[in-house]
Amino acid sequence: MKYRSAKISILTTIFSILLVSFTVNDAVAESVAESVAESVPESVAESVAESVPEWVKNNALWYGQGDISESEFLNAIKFLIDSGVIVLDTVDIVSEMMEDKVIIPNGNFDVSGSGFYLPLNLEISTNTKVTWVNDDSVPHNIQSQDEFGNVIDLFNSPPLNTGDRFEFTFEESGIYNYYCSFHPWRVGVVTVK
Ligand SMILES: [Cu+2]
Repeated sequence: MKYRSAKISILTTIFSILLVSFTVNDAVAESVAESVAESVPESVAESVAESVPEWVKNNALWYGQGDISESEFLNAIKFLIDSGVIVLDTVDIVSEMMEDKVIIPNGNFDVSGSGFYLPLNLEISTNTKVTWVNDDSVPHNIQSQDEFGNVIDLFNSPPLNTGDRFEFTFEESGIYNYYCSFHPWRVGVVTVK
């Protein structure tokens, strides 16, 4: 990648020099061109020079002289990109992260009440960040469990006071059980597809 980046910056420099050189007098342009040539490693400079076709070099010249239009010049650049002479650094597009939440409703602590997690089974896709929000009047926590109901070290919150939140991002599909250790009759599920 370093080599490719060097290639781009050299090409960019060469084109800049070509453009600049037509707006200053020839003597200055030559000395600038020479100093650039000296600063570019010979092997890299040669391989770049060999892979840029003559007509592209001419286009740069003609563009500098005002003999061809900007779009024609840009077409020459486009050709270099399409043919792989100029390699643009591509930016990885990170898949957009999804978000969802589970409400711990008021009355959730009450064993005889109906204050189930909302929703009781949250269905999400992978790479979704889930936020639990305690809307109850007493503290709760979220403890992940295995299929047998044992607490496992996957997502485990500290005690959440009223209004507190706890976040966890699910990266792999599966069925995730959890409960509140203060009120173990409260169990919930996150299904990741
Ligand atoms: Cu609780």
